[in-house]
Amino acid sequence: SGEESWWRDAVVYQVYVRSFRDSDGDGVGDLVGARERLEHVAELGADAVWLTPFYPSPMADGGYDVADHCGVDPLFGTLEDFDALVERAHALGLRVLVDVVPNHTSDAHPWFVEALGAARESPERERYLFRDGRGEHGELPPNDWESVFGGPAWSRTADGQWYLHLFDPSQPDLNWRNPQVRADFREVLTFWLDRGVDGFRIDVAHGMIKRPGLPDTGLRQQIGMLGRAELPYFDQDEVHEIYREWRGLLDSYSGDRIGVAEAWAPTSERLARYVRPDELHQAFNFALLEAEFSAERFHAVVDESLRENCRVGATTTWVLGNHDVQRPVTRYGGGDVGLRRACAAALFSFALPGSVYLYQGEELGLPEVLDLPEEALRDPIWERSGHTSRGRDGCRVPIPWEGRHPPFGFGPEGSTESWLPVPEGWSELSVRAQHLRTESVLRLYRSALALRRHHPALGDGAHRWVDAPEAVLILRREPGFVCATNFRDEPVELELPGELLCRSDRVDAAPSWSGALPGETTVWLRQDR
Ligand code: TEU
Repeated sequence: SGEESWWRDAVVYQVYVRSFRDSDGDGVGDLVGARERLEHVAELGADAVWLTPFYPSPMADGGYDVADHCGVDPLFGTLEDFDALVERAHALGLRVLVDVVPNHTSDAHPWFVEALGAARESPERERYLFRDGRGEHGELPPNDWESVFGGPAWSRTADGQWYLHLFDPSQPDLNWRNPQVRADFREVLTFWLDRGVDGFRIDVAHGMIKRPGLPDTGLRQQIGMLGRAELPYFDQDEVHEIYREWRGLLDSYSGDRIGVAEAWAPTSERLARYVRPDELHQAFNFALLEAEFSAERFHAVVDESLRENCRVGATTTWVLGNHDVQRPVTRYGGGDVGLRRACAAALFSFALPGSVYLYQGEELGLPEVLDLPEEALRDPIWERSGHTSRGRDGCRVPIPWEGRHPPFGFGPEGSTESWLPVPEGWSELSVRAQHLRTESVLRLYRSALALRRHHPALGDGAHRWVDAPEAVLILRREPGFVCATNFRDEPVELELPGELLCRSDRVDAAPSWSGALPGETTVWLRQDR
């Protein structure tokens, strides 16, 4: 602790609390469960955990519909459980980031309940974005904005006014031009900082400020363009004022507390604005996650991400997955091929300058579960999309810990409950099974992250591309470290002198190197010259 800028090259492990570990047998992961399994995270070699929302919530959007920002939902435990988790994490050398959800609240939040019961233009309604509708009787939504989850971004209240919700109708958007809202959130942040958290992951950090007048977009399709198009409800310049204020608050605490933006911006340059020196420390860089598995794309993404972040003096982050997107193994083609590519991409990303965000289960090579029964689906996207999208539940399936039968030790001994069914075939993917095998994705991640932690060339710093055959990327980092990835599905003959440290296609006690770089594989080498 006390070490400056720990986050610049940190490995942060995302705990999706609901699916990590269930301590009481109700089929839902909880804070006690998370605390009991922090050793797994420490042993993996992470520097911090990010906990997804555990606040009181009707759980319409997995807890991103917050009804009380300063409490713990009984489903997940108590504030005492939270304190115990933080204490344990710190004892293990892990920092703790928590989610803060400032763009919207749950419709069950007392603020919104009061707003609904209050008069038009009352201070209670000014907390949110209430507007009169269009059309002769105000029967049409105030503008053409669409919800990220599908359908119009407006819902009508009993007295005829409409309220804005960029996500589910049960997630009304707050009015961040209202000083009261800003003051309320300062209190929320202060509450958790005082409880010892090391920072915040800021949900929809690009969404809080809407363009004055709430103008139409004029676009026919808005959802698919998330993050790419310029939209009047995302990435408005004034949103940065909020982060300047929050930075001041974070800096008033000792211990290098940080803010990480979940921001989707149209360009790398726009994204880098969130990490200017007087704003947030990090922003998720989703460029690698969105790139297909190709040398060209990966090369371009790295150069562009680093260029823009360097300009403002920040490091970047590397993200291959989270609780909102299809798991990398499946995204890269599924099966053995997908797994090979996911491991190659992971090792590639661990060798880059900056910090790494890992989503629970990536270290096990878990695939997306594509065949969840429809009655099991809980993501609001499933309903809101009119069943055209199955939503995000497939990457939220509980972690298999051990044993032969689902849910593989997700809950306490003897419990068979899990809020989403865990596939029968996951026995060999469990933490215990992979720990016991000499060859496993878990072992690969552990050894790679240990090397990353101890090798002076890795983490923060500079890199240089080395000339390479087509479809191969070779990256050099000083002192004496080389990372080579072959994106082709066939081996490539390659002159790479040096001592082999690690290879993504295999875990060996004494890794060997024959001169051909296997297809879809990353290797790490130590070179004295
Ligand atoms: O996500 C914000 C977001 O805009 C997307 O990740 C979106 O959920 C996805 O593209 C839909 O396909 C954050 C949270 O990570 C997500 O879980 C929440 O549902 C959302 O905010 C609302 O709070």
